[in-house]
Amino acid sequence: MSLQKTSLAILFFSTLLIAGCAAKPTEVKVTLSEFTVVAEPASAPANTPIVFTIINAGTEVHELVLEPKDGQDHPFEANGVESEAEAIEPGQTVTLEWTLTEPGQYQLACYVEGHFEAGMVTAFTVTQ
Ligand SMILES: [Cu+2]
Repeated sequence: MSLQKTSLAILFFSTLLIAGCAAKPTEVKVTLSEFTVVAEPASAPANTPIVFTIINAGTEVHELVLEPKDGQDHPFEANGVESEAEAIEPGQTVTLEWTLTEPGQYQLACYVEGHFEAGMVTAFTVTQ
């Protein structure tokens, strides 16, 4: 195969790969309880929709805020919607879909009074 044909083949398969990734959301399961936040997996690629399935496995009302690391209750906002799910009742499961465009360190936290301080925060990494 000539160098030119090889380059074209690589370009073709790279385009397929990118198109395939963009279409498929990343599913993250988040479990809330007293007083932990567990995310599985705890990372997702940038520029791909992330669907957080949030389960309140505890006995108190919780919430979930997606924000930059050390954000202190500063969810993202896009088109009038914030990257948070509020007032999740015990036993309730809700979903939050969000796309993060910047690779880096984020966190998932609960800011019901006293919960963050009690340990309801976990790291979330966005990769290239
Ligand atoms: Cu909480």
